[in-house]
Amino acid sequence: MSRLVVVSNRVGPVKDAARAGGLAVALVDALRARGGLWYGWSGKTDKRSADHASIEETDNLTLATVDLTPREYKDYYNGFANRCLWPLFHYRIDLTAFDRSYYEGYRRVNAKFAHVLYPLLRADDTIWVHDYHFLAFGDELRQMGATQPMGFFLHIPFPAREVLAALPHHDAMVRGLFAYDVLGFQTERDCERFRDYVVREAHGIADGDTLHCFGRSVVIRAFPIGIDTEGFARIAAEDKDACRQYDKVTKALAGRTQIVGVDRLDYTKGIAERFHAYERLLQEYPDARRQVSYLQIAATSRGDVLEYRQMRDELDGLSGHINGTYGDVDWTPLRYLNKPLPRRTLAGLYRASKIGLVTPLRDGMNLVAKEYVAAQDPEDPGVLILSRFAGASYQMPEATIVNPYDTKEVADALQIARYMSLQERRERFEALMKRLKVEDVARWRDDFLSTLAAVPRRRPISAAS
Ligand code: GDG
Repeated sequence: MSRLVVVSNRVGPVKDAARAGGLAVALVDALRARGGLWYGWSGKTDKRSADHASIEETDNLTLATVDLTPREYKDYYNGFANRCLWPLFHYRIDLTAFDRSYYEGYRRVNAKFAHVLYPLLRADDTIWVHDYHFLAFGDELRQMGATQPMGFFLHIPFPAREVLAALPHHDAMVRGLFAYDVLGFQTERDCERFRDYVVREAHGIADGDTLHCFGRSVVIRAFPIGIDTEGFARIAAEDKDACRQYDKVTKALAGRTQIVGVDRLDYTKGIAERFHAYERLLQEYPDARRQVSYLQIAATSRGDVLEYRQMRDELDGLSGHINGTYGDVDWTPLRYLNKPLPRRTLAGLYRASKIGLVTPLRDGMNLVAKEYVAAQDPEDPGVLILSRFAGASYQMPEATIVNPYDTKEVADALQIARYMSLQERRERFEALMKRLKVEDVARWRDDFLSTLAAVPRRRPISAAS
């Protein structure tokens, strides 16, 4: 079996992969099995520009990391990746900051990462590149002469053609993707949108799941990412910390129904709209007052990006308003936490919540939806309310699917969930769980890697030629 090289913006954790969750575990397993190399940003900045990677050998795998300069961090990471590609690919053109220096920084960092990796590669490596930070990386590596099989997986949605066209250099970005042999997306819808762009904007030709364009061919396919379903279910049911958390919360709830939301604090997750929907539940269904308690966990992320700070202020205001208006001396309607909690604690909290509220405005997949279901007690499972704009909704039709912009619809769904019969909850849970067990994170990884292994080896030409 050839060595696996994984390229992602952040590397690891390796030793504590179980604590970080499914994706890290799945990648570490595959890397260990093949004596692999995991390559990416160190998470650190240094004024001197790095021209080589720091190498760490650990448990039959190698970690190779590169520092960014403060300028690269500003232009590539905070700039083009997080203020341009992230909002645009999530349909937030209004939040997208188009700045030429961001784009140039992004190209420079993609080229730098390719130059540093190239000498570390072996002829028979298989290379798997992850996410929107590295759209141009494959092309840079091919231009240096790399001929190894190389696949790319996009964790976030691929946008509609008209939305992508708002990105200056969108054509160069898509052309660069043709340097890869396999392009993996979360859903069939993402594949359709990519195909639509290539055929109608770039005049490529679609032939089954192969696309021909720019003198190259690439296989495109959906690989819906999963979780370690059985492992997470076991933690929720058996782990000491998870059980302690479950008992503590259940006691404190004193018979109230807990609604839970768990997200990175990000505008794509629809947390403000969710707060409005919860307020609407309290307004329109007075019987819900004092009978429900909404726990929203939203650990701060990308706190040095302006739009994230503004959102945090907005949510602080909204939660204060809801508690000030509807709360009582002995009832807090909304508990809103800005800190991350250990994964095991989350598992216990999911299990103690009779309603899981997962309403992103746009999401590549959304793993919280899957974790919530996996954590439920099969004898008395809770109800998942899930946005139709999460990639997960295509695999989880037995959830209550809602439009997150329609606060009335979400409020009604909450009210229906409160009274859903045990039989209906069980039927929905069993159907969801059956699929989640089969379509788990190991299957995602294995499907991607076997698709990549089946693609005939490419000739050494660059996509840009
Ligand atoms: C991107 C795509 C796609 C959250 N808070 C805490 C915590 N979490 C964990 C959750 C879950 C993960 O973070 C979040 O995953 P999501 O899938 O929900 O969202 P993104 O971070 O935006 O991920 C997404 C994913 O990539 C994978 O392809 O599904 O669409 O946007 O596992 O449990 N974990 C801990 N404490 C917290 O407070 N320990």
